[in-house]
Amino acid sequence: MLKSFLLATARHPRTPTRQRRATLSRTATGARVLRAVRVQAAANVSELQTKFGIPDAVSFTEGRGGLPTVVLKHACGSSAEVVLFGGCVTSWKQSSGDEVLYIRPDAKFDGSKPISGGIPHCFPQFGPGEMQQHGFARNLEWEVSSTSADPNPDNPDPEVQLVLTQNDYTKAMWPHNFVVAYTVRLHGEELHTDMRVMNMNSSEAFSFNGALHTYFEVADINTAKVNGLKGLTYLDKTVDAENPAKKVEDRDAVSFSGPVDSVYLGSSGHVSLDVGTGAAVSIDSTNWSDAVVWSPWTSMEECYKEFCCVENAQFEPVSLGPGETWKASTHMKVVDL
Ligand code: TA6
Repeated sequence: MLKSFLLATARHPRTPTRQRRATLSRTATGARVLRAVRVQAAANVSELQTKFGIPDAVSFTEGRGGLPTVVLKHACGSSAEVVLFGGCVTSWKQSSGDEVLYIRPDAKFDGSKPISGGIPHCFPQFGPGEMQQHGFARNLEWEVSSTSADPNPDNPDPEVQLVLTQNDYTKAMWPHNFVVAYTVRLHGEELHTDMRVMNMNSSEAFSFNGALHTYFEVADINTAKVNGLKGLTYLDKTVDAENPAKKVEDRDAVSFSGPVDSVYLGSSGHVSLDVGTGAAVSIDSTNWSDAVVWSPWTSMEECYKEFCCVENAQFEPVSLGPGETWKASTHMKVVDL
């Protein structure tokens, strides 16, 4: 079953949540604004459910903070949640019910700032750079363009495709016409993502970089380890993010005993995170050229022991001519050690 209105929404960009709220607040009191936003979210969700819901596989709900959220459920018992604000995967659970991703305790689910946790997007800039740190994709509402529970009707893989395209807010920062199409799919207990960036300009090339800034829950940061990075050159951003030191990774496994903020260049497409519970998250990717490992350490005293970020990244800028598309994908699974 495939439900789609393809990229039609690309031609009707939505106003970012913050902007919509600003407009409303000019005409209403705070309470009315909140009510209006909630009513609109509820209407969106029921409309989305009618258009794109697939029984037992894909549903739409008002998630945390009332944010419209897509819930994917696989017959094996695994599940995933994707919040349209930021196109952010905020939950990926195994059939046991175990959560793999991490949401920081300071995360806001009110559209006032990007969601700090799950899999936020960094696009069209990884940062630091000219625009806000990780670009604008993580603080805009993405549109649903299709859902599916194909291709195998006996063992359907629930998936949703979201799209993001230019509007006045993005153009003020990055004067380009683009479409980002992002697919999130459960394949059994695995989480798969596909991302396509299309240059919709009529004559101008653009360049971008970015990442899937994935937060994983770990048993204790002191025992977590990242494998698959040995031999790679990396940029150590811990001292000066604007002028990172260039180093070569000589450890079989990267462990944590202080802040880590490293961009590994030319990753092999396979890394794994030993989460310290006897299990690891294995991450295979295609066309994400680089990998990032981040732990804020005690600068986030409240939560640093509970997570680390292992990110699929495209750190070197990609140049796309008009009509050209860049594609990258990830397959993540939990494995016993
Ligand atoms: O991806 C690593 C990094 O760019 C770090 O340099 C650090 O600034 C971090 O992201 C911030 O992440 P946040 O989710 O708080 O925006």
